[in-house]
Amino acid sequence: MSFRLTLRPVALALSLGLAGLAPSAHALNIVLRDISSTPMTAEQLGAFQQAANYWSSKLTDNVTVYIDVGFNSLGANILGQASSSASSVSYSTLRSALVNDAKSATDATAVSHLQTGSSLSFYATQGDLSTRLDNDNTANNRFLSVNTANLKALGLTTNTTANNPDATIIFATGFASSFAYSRVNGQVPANKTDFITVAEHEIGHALGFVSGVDSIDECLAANNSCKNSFETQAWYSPLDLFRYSAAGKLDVTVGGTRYFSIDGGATAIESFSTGAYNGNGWQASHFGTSVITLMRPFVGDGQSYDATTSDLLAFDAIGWDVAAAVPEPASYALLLGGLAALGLKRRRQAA
Ligand SMILES: [Ca+2]
Ligand SMILES: [Ca+2]
Ligand SMILES: [Ca+2]
Repeated sequence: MSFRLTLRPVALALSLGLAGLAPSAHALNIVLRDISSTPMTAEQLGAFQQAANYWSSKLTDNVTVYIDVGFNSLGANILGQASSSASSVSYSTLRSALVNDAKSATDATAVSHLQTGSSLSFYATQGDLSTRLDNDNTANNRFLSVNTANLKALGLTTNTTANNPDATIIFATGFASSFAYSRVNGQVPANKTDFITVAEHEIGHALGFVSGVDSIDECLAANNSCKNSFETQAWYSPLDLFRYSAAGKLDVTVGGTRYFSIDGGATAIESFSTGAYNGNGWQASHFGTSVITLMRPFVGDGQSYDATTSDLLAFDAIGWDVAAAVPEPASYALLLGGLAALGLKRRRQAA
């Protein structure tokens, strides 16, 4: 059995402004609040905290993200629910924030391939499920839906607080016994789902690993009046700025073959899932299914893992500051070799 990792985004209107001060070098602080009807056990809360601590060890943005967590009774067969607050932001504002926040080589590549101007051009699914190149400068081209935690990573302010959190992650009490809440030598029993992996995944959604393609797909599946607002509001996310189907082809259509790319589609880093209803059967707010990544749409029993390089590249590109990786031994050798050569050159110059 595998644990299906789902996401239910909720958009909230929030005020938005530019933060005044440059962040200093610290770490992401995640504040968890237990909103279970019966308080979580110390073991359960500890596992949630371990997942939060994991992200704090990887992301160095000096911001605080508030997440309500817990176990409650949910509807039949619902394992868990995660939702994030989000705000509509103009593409111009978002692009400026991405440029100003760029620190890594990944960021430099990513921002240099962003479309210029104030209106995006992309391939999009229409209300009748057809596809067209949407470059008509309507609201869906000019505004994006950005998770409040992602806004914080970009130095943009929100009005979230401990009582008005950035996200809510709730699991079903009925499935509580199917989880293992601690890892032993990095592993969990073969018949248990690793709660820490699941919690890290859900926090990843809260931090901005989401796609507006799911909102379109779910609207089409429900066949309701939201189809009439595809052009008139923000639907797509910062992560959708890196969703391609070919070189130069930004593509937020439901279904097909889509991949994560930071160089305008020239290089595919990882495949994306493409929709629970009209796509590959999995929510588009995930990487694909064939490679183990933290943000793939499911975790199998007995499996334990954290973010991969692909996962971290995505968080880096959408505005997070990723802690520098510890160089591998071969890189150390290269670095030391480089320093030795530099020292030699200086001595020669001094001689
Ligand atoms: Ca449009
Ligand atoms: Ca970054
Ligand atoms: Ca940042």
